[in-house]
Amino acid sequence: MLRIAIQKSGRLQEDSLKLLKESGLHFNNGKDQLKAKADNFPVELLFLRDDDIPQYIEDQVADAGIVGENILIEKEKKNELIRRLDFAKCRLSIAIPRAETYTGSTWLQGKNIATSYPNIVRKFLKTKNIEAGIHEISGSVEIAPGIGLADAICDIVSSGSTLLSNGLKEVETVMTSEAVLIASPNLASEKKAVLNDLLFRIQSVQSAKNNKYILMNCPNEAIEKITQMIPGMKSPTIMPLGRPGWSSLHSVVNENDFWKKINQLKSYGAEGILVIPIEKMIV
Ligand code: PRT
Ligand code: ZN
Repeated sequence: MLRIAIQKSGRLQEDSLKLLKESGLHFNNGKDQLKAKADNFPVELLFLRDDDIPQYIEDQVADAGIVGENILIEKEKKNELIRRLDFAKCRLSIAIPRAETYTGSTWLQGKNIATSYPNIVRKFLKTKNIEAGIHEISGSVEIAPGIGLADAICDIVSSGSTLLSNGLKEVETVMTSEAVLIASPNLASEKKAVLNDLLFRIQSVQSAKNNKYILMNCPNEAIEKITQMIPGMKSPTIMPLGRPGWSSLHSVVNENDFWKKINQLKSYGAEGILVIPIEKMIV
């Protein structure tokens, strides 16, 4: 049984559960419980505060977990990064009052920085050779300069609107972050096998999300050029249409490339292009 700690409530909770469900795990208990056992996979979920998850893993109360990379790095516990999960993307940035003129990182010399991430800030200042005070606070960091508690802050930024509404501007990106699957580096072999099985499923879900199934009608003389452009997993499937000289071509295309390729496909004479989501993709 692999015990996976996920956030009890907050920004990571919904997407963490969604990923596990899309990976085929089925949970009976509601999310208000402390624990939930999958009824079709040897996994038990523990619902915890995200800040506590690295310690629980180090103490081997949990075997694995899903946290923001910012928490993984800040906590400096015996945790291994297993996979980036492509959600809860954000950055940890330094921000200062908008009226200030930022002259580069030396601006921070001798200043006070309020943050919930003292370890990360300490390391950042060290790499820049800057001495500054670090004032650790656990919440509402963005109000610190306004109430005279600090000259600058280091906090999570996503859209930037929190900084804006507090009269601050972002001046340094300390790190970028996204949700990550982490695990104890000392898992017993049975637990490791379950983790690998889960990881395989997560990879299939992630590849499927990044790719689309694409179908189109094309003139036979365009088949070769289109095949080169969207080779798919091995090669496209090509079936003759009822109309002579035409074929139906099916392939897989990367989501990011899709819009770039669509105009070229049309210029090759492709018509009736359909793009369909893929649920799982085993490569
Ligand atoms: O209760 P618990 O301790 O479990 O949760 P929490 O309150 O500590 O964390 P939570 O749920 O707020 O965030 C969990 C994780 O989501 C973080 O550790 C980040 O990895 C990630 N994440 C992604 C964010 C954001 N985006 C985010 N925007 N975490 C926090 N914010 C906050 C930020 O602190 C700031 O107050 O949102 C505000 C900034 O957002 P913008 O859009 O105004 O820039
Ligand atoms: Zn937290």
